[in-house]
Amino acid sequence: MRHSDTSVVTIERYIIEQEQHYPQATGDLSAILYDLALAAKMITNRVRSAGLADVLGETTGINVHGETQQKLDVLAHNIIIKAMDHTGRLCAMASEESPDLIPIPDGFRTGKYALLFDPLDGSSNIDVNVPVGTIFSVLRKVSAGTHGTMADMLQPGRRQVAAGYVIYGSSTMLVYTTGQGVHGFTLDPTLGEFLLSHPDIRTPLCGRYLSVNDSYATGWEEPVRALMRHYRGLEGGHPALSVRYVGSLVADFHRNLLGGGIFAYAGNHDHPAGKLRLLYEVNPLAFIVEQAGGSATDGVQDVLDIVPHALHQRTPLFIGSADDVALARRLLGGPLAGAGA
Ligand code: P6P
Repeated sequence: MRHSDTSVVTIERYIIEQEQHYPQATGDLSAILYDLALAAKMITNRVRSAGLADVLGETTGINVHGETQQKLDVLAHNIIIKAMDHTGRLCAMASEESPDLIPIPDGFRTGKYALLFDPLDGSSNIDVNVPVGTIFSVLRKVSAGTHGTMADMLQPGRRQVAAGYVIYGSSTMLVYTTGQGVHGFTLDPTLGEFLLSHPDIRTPLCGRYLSVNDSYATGWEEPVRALMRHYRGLEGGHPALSVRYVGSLVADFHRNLLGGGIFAYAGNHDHPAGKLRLLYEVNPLAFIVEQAGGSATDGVQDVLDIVPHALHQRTPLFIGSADDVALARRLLGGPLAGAGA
């Protein structure tokens, strides 16, 4: 169903409308998205008041109620676990905050989906009021038995059934895809509702922005340095891109998704395989950007085709506008693929 710009549509209603495209749907995936939207509202409240932690005397490690002060990303992790672990829709979870698979507690029903997430990416930016984000990925259970196993987590990103992120910025937005395009919802704090604000997001074929941390340039391979010279308009006739690097993945990705651009995090001396995690940072954003008309590569292949071997494995990442990513594939040696090749 298409909505006019003046439609007031809540995320719950939109999810139900999307579900109607799948007559065989049981509603489990829709329920997972509702529950994640609820968790996002709870995390928003904590992120918004984090700057007042000093004023509220909560930075001593023990807050005013005598509770141990938790780091915000651990708090976000716990909020998501508590919102999801008893619903009977998941077989297991995985989190950036947890070294191992997170099983569904005994006594709770299990379900047919696996949820992987980074509860609060970029949380070190909270103290300087830079936007941070939650990133999530949903896979269908593939293992036998009722409880999830690592096999359910270590699936290529192309098998995702849903992916999304929440950006806690000047406003809180939830952006997700279930393979039917990319849709953005802005939280109306007076209503406590996520309202459809960005239906069917498409990312421009050619970008405006380059997001990269140049401090690693000395550790880049020469083809990466050449690629950056192209993006900066110094070589190859590529128009010079404006450099915008917040240092918070969700913030950089979101701006580039809407305005067109390329986010690049190559392997370097500090992070030979890159810094970003494949399963719960890169794959969800790659699913989203492909659904919006862009693409994402590690330099050699589409990241969505990478067969994972470890829960927290990292990957180099070049993600965003299709033509800019195709240039990365061309210069870094990967066979051309995807739009804009
Ligand atoms: P660097 C934040 O710590 C993060 O994981 C991402 O949000 C961000 O894109 C990246 O690291 C920034 O890394 O090495 O440039 O500081």
